[in-house]
Amino acid sequence: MNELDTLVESARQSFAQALTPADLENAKALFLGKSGRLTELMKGMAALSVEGKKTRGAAINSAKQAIEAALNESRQALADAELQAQLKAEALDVTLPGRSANAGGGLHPVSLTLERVEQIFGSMGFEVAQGPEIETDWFNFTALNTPEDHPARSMHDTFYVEGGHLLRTHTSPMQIRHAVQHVKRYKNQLDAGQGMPEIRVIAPGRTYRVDSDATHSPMFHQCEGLWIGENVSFKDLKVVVTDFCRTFFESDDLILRFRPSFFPFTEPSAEIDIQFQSGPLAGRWLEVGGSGQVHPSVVRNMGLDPEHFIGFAFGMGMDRFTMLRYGVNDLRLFFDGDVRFLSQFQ
Ligand code: 2U9
Repeated sequence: MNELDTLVESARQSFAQALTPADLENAKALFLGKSGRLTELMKGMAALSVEGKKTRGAAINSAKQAIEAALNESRQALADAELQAQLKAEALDVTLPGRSANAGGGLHPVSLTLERVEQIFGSMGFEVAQGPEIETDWFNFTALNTPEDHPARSMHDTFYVEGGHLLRTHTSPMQIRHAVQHVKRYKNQLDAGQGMPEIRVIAPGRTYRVDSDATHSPMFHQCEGLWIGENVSFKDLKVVVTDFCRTFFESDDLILRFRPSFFPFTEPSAEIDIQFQSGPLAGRWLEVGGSGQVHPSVVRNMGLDPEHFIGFAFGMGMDRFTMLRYGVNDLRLFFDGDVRFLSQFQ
């Protein structure tokens, strides 16, 4: 290797060792600067012949070009390294889950239950009735065969509002309204003796009674159901309610008991008890609702002939269903609005 090749090689090594742009510029000065090695070599050419200057000059020039190329290469390498370091330092991990500003909203546990109940009965062909929470005496009591002197009608049990209206004490008035509409809609068909499609409806919603203690809230939630047709029996009631409860609680071995009872709007009537076969509540009978064959007077108040139309109704407490499903032991937790409780259902 001649002296110029050695010089180029040594410049290349110095440049490659530079860790910063300043190091590199210092190294450059050593080779290409005013008193650098290459300049020194050029000065040494003065003593050469014209021919000698030509060849030596060309050789030095090509060495200079090689050194400049090596310098540019190292500059580029340092710039690349700096960019990489910067990118690494400023890197954003876009795979990290975002931090939300607040916890976000969610449905109340009882609303989750109502949605679930509507979905299950929907799959059995039930419509969902809607109706007012402020009702008339007729739709809340009279149409449901509740006599004038019944204790439920007293101011001790029912919230009355101005104008003789009241806060509905159950969701039954929605079903009476629904049935009356249904019958009106098929009036011509019924008059022609052609019957009508069956009434199959549930009525979920808020209800109100003058009652407030550890197990009663003045506002609570019910879901009632009604199935009216020409050939509907108590057996159908048992099948529908059993199927519903087993689906709702996701428990195929849940057993039900229909215990004789009395309600003004059904005859015969029965309380509905359920019993889990496994889990923390196994082996105990739990009362979850009431049911019965719709009273002939109530069928008549829908505008139907009780000699031709028969059916069943049931009612269930949705707050209780929610407590049983989620293992909540105090009803008041649902109405306190404590986020520590409510956020557990999101
Ligand atoms: C119509 C006719 C009859 C609905 C019924 C019950 C029995 C019942 C309670 C269960 C728990 C209320 O929330 S609760 O305290 N309900 O015992 N409800 S039969 O009967 C009807 C409904 C509508 C037209």
